[in-house]
Amino acid sequence: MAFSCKLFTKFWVTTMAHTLPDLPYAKDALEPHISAETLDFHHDKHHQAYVWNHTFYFNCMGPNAGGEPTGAVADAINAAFGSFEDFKEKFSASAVGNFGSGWTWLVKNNDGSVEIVNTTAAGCPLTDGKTPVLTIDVWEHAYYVDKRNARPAYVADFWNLVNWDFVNSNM
Ligand code: MN3
Repeated sequence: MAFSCKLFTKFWVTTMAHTLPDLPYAKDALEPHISAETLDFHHDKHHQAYVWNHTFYFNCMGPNAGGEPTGAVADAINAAFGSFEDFKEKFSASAVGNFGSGWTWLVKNNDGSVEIVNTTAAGCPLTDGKTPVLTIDVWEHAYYVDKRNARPAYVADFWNLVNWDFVNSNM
């Protein structure tokens, strides 16, 4: 998919930003890693104002997902980080260390390379001209019901849920 950044931005803004789509799976589909109670709260009742980031986040996960990436994203990860294991370690450390409420992203730059960035509050890397590829919401509401304040446990479990097909489609 060779969306230019501008087109990509337009696509998301026009199709994703103004409505809150249904979850792409059943509310209990991510159990035992993320409970139906968490998704009920997070998707339906929490801050629908941040629709863009949340729609992207919910699509980054799926049932029967996780494992190792393939295709273009695997190549880009290996080029930037050496291996998937090294990427996982750096992304997890970035997510756990993202102070306060925010998001951790894998983004694609204009030259095709990928990097990890953190944003705070409702920040999105599109505003810096970077294309979102993968994200994790590290606001406490994303994990408090299931993990209490243990963000590292939530981040560790996230790898069981990553929908690499969706992630690849963002490359
Ligand atoms: Mn959230």
